[in-house]
Amino acid sequence: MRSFLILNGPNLNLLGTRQPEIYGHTTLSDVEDMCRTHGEKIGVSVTCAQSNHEGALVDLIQDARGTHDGIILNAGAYTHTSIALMDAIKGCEAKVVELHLSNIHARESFRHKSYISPVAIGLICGFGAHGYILAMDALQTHLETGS
Ligand code: CA2
Repeated sequence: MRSFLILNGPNLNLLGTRQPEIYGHTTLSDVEDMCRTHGEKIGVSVTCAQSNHEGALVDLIQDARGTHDGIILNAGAYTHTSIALMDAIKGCEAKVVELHLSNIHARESFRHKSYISPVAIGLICGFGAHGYILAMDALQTHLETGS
């Protein structure tokens, strides 16, 4: 059975509690439950993790090597700043899908730059919590067919 890591970065533990006009009303716990349920449906084992700390996220990405086939990564604001996360993804065999709840390209210009995109197999943004399901399906198809 394939294994996916659903990895969320800084402040995403606050999902559903503030700024619902941007990030929606779904909590992180709801998102993680949705991903686990969808994993059962598509036959994928799902592990969920969240950290506000860049180094802890690097550790989790490093540890994914040999453990998880793929990572759905919402790196939060570190998306726009972190060469460390980019390097960790480069050194990790797991395929990474970059995920954002909001459409980062329709927001402030500082959110248009991503250090994750060049090392990800693809990017899903702007579909709120449903994006995690889209990302899981895309990752599964990519691992099955290479497309
Ligand atoms: O749209 C996304 O998923 C983001 O990764 C969210 C990040 C933001 O810095 C990225 O540019 C785009 C921010 C996450 C903050 O999440 C909060 C959720 C509720 C309340 C406050 C913050």
